[in-house]
Amino acid sequence: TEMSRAADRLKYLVLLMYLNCMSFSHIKAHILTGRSAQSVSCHHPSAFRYTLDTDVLSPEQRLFYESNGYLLIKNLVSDEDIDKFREEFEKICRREVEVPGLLVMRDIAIAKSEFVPDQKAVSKLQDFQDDPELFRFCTLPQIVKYVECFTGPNIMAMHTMLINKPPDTGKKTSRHPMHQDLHYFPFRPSDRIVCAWTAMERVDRSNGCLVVLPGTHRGTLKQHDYPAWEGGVNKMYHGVQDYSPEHPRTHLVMEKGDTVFFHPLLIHGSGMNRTQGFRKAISCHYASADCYYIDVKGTTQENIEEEVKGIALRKHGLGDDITLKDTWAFRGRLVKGERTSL
Ligand SMILES: O=C(O)CCC(=O)C(=O)O
Repeated sequence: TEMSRAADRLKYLVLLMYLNCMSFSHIKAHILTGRSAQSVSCHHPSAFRYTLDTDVLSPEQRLFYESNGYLLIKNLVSDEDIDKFREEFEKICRREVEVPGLLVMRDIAIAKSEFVPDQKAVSKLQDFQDDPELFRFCTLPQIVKYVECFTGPNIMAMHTMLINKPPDTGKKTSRHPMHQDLHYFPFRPSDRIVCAWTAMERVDRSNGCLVVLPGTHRGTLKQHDYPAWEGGVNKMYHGVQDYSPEHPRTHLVMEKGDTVFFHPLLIHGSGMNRTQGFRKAISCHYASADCYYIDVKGTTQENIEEEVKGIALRKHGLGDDITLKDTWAFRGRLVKGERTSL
């Protein structure tokens, strides 16, 4: 009805002003003098910081991402596509296809057991950008359409993963500690980076869904270290030590094909997999090609640089003089637009 539309408009206007850091007395004055949302966004072009002006997101979706740091879109990827990604994953596990640059990771609880060429031994694939079938995920038009709202038109796929969270062996190693993805990235600005994470089956608290701390994307990058877990921690699974345990948590229950887009400063992790199945998700971190590399020397990211360099040394035979930046430059692939900087 006309009334509820007017109420929606008012709600939107108040939130917009609030996000623009206006005080409530200021907002009241604006509304009483009858100034529209249009005039607010014109006079304050910084009203939206985390999203760009496209006609893809509804005002509600934009405001949701601006204040929470994530946005869940239901049913974005078809069953057919997900089944194809799953088949490709299984072929890789059976070693029927060899993918250059691919990192195959094992859960520490199963890594030491006897090797089996089967998905049971694999907890995660990383850097699948040179596998044409899996990389198709990163280029799906319905995903890229949303990505563009965060990155702008020049889009690079910087980091790709297929996560196969194994049934927990009782050591709780299937958990992923709370962290910010920006810890791993030597490029900025963070607001032009976004992750798309698609559930490859129903993902809920029983098999270890994503847990997010809404609004934490408005904070800064925190110190990350290996958590002191009794049962051990997987390689590279650094966690934030000092987040408030009282911060509200949201468990993202998702159906097959649902996709969440989230900011690289959003504190998130995932729970234990208490089922007998391997919980699968596929993800890509995108960045604007206009982003620039930073030197992480002397920052909290130095510890991850050392670790990644070690892997690059062993896996790709690279020398000791490489930096975190070098390990990224050859992994990134252009998805749309022009490769301007990254
Ligand atoms: O899929 C998951 O369990 C969490 C993955 C994640 O947060 C990561 O790998 O950075």
